[in-house]
Amino acid sequence: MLMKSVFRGQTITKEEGLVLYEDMVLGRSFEDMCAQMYYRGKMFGFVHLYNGQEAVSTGFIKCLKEGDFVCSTYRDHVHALSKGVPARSVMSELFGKATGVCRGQGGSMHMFSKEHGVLGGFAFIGEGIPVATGAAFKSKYEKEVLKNDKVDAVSVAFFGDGTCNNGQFFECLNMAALWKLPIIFVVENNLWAIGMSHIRATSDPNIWKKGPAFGIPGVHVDGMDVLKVREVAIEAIARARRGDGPTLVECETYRFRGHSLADPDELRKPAEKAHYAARDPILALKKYLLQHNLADENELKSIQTRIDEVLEDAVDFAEASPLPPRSQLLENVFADPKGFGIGPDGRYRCEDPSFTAGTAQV
Ligand SMILES: Cc1ncc(C[n+]2csc(CCOP(=O)(O)OP(=O)(O)O)c2C)c(N)n1
Ligand SMILES: [Mg+2]
Repeated sequence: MLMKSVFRGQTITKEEGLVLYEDMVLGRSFEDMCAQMYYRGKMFGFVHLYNGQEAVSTGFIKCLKEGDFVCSTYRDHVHALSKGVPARSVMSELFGKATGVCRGQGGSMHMFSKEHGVLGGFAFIGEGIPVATGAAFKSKYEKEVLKNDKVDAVSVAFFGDGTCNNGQFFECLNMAALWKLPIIFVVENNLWAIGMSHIRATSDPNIWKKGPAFGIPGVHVDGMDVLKVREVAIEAIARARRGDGPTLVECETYRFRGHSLADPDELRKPAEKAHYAARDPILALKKYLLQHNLADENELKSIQTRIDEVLEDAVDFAEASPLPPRSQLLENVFADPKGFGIGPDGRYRCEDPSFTAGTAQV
């Protein structure tokens, strides 16, 4: 029997509720495991965690279809997981291992999986927005110019509040509106850009209002409530898929940790942190599922236990995996992988053990 509960016009079944819950628990627990592994020296470079923002990734990505596209930022592990990239592949990538989703070559900020439609994490802010816009253009071109009726892929670009002061955001809003592209611009407004408060950095803090300036609907949603995010996502995705063009969605959310694991997080006021901690999106969904008899405590506990096992397995897998060969270093850097890296003896320069001498972390 399907158990349903009405949520502001949308119904949510038990199955749907549990999918959302499991995905958010996966995202949160994965990131907690990352922090542990980072402090044990298992991963290098900057690592930006997504704790607190899960309702945004889950609320949107769980409403997408397999062939749809997602572009992320440097805070990208959880978007990749929500889109179906296995935890093993993401963890292994973080460990820099050959079995990682980018064969250990991308690291934390560059999750990419063609198979899953994950078109990248990007270290430069705003870089994913034009890539997602390009993917949306591709869908439209295939459908309307090449007359391929089967194509109906939608693209979702996730990015932060700080990124909305960047030119690429406005350029892409313009193109997406002009060509009525099947794209959703999802702003994860966590109120901070590293140590810069959103209020101090932007002319009008209401980011959603920037959509209507381009003729695009702008929506503001509580990004700590996965059911509200999902409701907005369903509508925006349907709009994009039926050819009615883009939507700009501002999700008000909060990160529960510092900007990256290297950030001592001393700038944000304790009262502000406590305010959002009390609105933890996972606890909120748990409460909703229990109150509406869509799940009981044991079911939710068993989801956590299953996720814990998935993560133990992901760490063991990453640990046991081999490092990439040195010859991989210049692959995907130059069109001809030997290109710049070829030595006088015809071998890759990077195969010479002294090639990276004095270079940190290689
Ligand atoms: C083009 C560019 N300029 C500056 C930076 C340095 N930088 C890294 S993160 C960041 C803040 C971004 O904040 P926001 O978009 O709100 O994302 P959040 O980290 O809050 O998720 C900046 C300015 C960068 N990565 N790329
Ligand atoms: Mg931010």
